[in-house]
Amino acid sequence: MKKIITYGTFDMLHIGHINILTRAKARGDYLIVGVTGDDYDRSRGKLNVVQSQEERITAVKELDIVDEVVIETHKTQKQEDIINYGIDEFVIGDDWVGHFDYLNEFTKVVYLPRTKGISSTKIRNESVTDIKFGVVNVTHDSKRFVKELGFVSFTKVVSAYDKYIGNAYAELNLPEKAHKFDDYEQFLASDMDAVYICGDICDRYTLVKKALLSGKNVLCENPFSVKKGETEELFAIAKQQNLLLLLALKTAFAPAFNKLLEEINKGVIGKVRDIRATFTSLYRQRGFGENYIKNGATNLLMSYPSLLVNKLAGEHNSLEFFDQVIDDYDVSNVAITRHKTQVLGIASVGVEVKSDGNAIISGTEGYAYIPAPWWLTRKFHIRFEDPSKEIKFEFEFAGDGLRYMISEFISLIRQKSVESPRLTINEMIELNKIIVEYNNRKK
Ligand code: C2G
Repeated sequence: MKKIITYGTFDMLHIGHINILTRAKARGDYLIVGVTGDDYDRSRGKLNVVQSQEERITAVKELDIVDEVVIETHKTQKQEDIINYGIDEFVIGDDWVGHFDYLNEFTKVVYLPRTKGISSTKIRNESVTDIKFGVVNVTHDSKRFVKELGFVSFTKVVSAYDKYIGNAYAELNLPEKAHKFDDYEQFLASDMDAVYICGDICDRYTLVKKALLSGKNVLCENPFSVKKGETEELFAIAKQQNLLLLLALKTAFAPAFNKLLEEINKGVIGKVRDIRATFTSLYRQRGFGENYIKNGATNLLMSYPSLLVNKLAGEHNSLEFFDQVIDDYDVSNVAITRHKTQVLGIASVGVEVKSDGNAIISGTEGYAYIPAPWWLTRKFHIRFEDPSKEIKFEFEFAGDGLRYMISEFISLIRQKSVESPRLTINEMIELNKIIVEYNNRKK
């Protein structure tokens, strides 16, 4: 039996795709199609894909000519699939001529002519409308957000709100047509699909609540609130309004971070036993104001290491803090959690102490090492007792990495989905509970 393999995103499946798949099948007896997963597409800079991985896979699976579908998740997968499936020919469109010659070492590589006059890009440009954003508060975060949004197709910022919008507005570098508001109600009454909220932590709960009540999807910096019950209330409102409320915790959407979780959940390092992750930032040196720094290391940073711990170990059954409070706020803190799954979590954060921001996940068979800055996950190593067995994973991570999160946010809005599998409502509530608990203990 002659086995053929081909790969692609297959967004908005069209006649060009069907032609290449038909010709590929005709070259053999069995056709395997590798559909590029959302994370891998994002990591290779494709931030314009409209359909979700699931929708694209379903469309390809429905074709009679396709015998099997695999999800392509990383760069070296093509050669792995070719070996594992015993592939006789690798077929791809001639827009890739030369690019896959290196696969000749494993199988025969064939480039077929593309169908002229049709492409996913053309269909998208003709049929997809922009998701319109409003930006709340002019801060370091919102400036970065606007910059990163520029890399995600079919999005635009149409308005900005700040109590003191005046001169600050220019710093956002918005398109000329965008509107500026210093009145939040008027801002919310303007035409937009979603708002991005940052600024003072103590204001966020009210800003998010009002945005949800006026029918806007919300992406908000972490944390939503440090008070008990408020986060739960916001999610209840989002549910009632059928809107998406997402925490802007960028790590959760980084392609390499999701690949790391996938590998560990597959059991490559055996059973996870302990997770150590450190995140420090000398905000003062980075030009942040005193009011921001006084929020303390826990409020500003703890959710990142907690995310890693929570993703791999689930909910905790005990939690202890080892904080260092100087001048009324925590300059550093270590949260140690024990989990039902027999995992120990050690999450360290600091705003006036610098440390190596790496993460190590120790298991019964080996460990995963993510070099600093682990929260901007680019690469990770899986290591074993026998050092020669080390496996390295490396992904692209462009800019500040917010583009992967924005891409997920808008694709959820398009699918009318109110929850991301990469950061679920329960996970966001659990992460917030740790912060709330610390703030309550401090009192
Ligand atoms: N194609 C074609 N004619 C078109 C459009 C696309 O023959 N008018 C082919 C492409 O050449 C490719 C396949 O259809 O072989 C899938 O195209 P895309 O969905 O655009 O995927 P692509 O980004 O090319 O992914 O690592 C490489 C990839 O996985 C290929």
